[in-house]
Amino acid sequence: MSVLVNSDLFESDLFDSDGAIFMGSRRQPAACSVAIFGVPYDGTTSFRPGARFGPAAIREVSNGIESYCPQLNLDLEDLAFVDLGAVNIPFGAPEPVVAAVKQATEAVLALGLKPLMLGGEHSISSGAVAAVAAKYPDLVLIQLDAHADLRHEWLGSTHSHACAMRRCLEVLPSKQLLQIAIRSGSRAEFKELHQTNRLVAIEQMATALQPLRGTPIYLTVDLDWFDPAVLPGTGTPEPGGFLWSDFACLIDELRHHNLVAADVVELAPMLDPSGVSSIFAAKVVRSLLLLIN
Ligand SMILES: [Mn+2]
Repeated sequence: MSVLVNSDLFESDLFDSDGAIFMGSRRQPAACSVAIFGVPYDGTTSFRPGARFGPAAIREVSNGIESYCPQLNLDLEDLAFVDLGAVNIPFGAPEPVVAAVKQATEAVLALGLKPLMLGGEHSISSGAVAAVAAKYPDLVLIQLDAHADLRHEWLGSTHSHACAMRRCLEVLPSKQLLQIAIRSGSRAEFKELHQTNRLVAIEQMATALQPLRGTPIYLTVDLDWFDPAVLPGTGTPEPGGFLWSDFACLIDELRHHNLVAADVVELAPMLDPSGVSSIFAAKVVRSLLLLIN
C-alpha cells in the first residue's frame, strides 16, 4: 500500500483517477475540504445488478445540473473539492472490497478531507463507516433506505448489501444509528427496529435529529429510499417511497449539523433508460457536497 505524505503530490495505488470527474471538482486534493470517490462494485446484488455503473453515470450527468443550489443559497463554484476517481477494488467477493474502501477512506481522512463516496452497492458503506467512526467515536450514522439492511447474512454472505447496517453496528453502538422511515424488511428486522428505537418516522425526522446538532454525522443515502416513480434506476426498488421534497426537509435540518462524511449508493443507471435517476442522484450529491463543506 502507498503512504500518503503530501497532498500536493497525491499519487496512490488506492485510487484509479482516470476518467470523468464530478462537475467542478479538482483532480488534486491540495487546498480541498471534501474528497469524492467512487466504488464501482455490485458483486453481492441479489436482484437486479448494475450499481457498479453508478459512479460513472453520476459524474457523466453532473454537468447537466446547475452548480447553484437555491435551497441552500450555496454554489459549488465557491467550494474546493477533489474527485479522486475510483477505489481500486478486486473483482468478486465483498470482503476485500470493504477492506479496500476502509483503507481508501482512511487515506482521505489522513489528508484532512471529508469523504463523499459514490456507490456501488450498499455493502461498501461499512468500510467507510469503520474508518470514519475510528476518527469520530461519537459519530452518528443516519440511514436513508427502503430496507432495514439488518440481516446477519444473506445468500451465504455476511457482507451482502442486505447486511449493510448489521456490519456498521459492529463499529457503532446501536444508539448511534438512526434508520429513517424504513419500509421493507423481515419481521425480525422490524422487531429490532422498534425495540431499539432506531426507526424514525418521516414526520419525526427533524425532531429526532435536532438533539444531534454538533454531533459528527455520517449520512448514508441508499437511493431506493426514494419512490421508484421518481427514481426507478436502482437494483431493489420498493414502492411507497419518498420524493425530493422529503429529502429537502432533511437538508433543511442537516444544514445546522456537523456532517463529516456521506455516501450515495445503489444507483443502477441502466435500469432507467430515461437517465432521470442518474440526474436525481447527481442532485443529491450536489446537496451533500454543499452541506459537508
Ligand atoms: Mn436498500
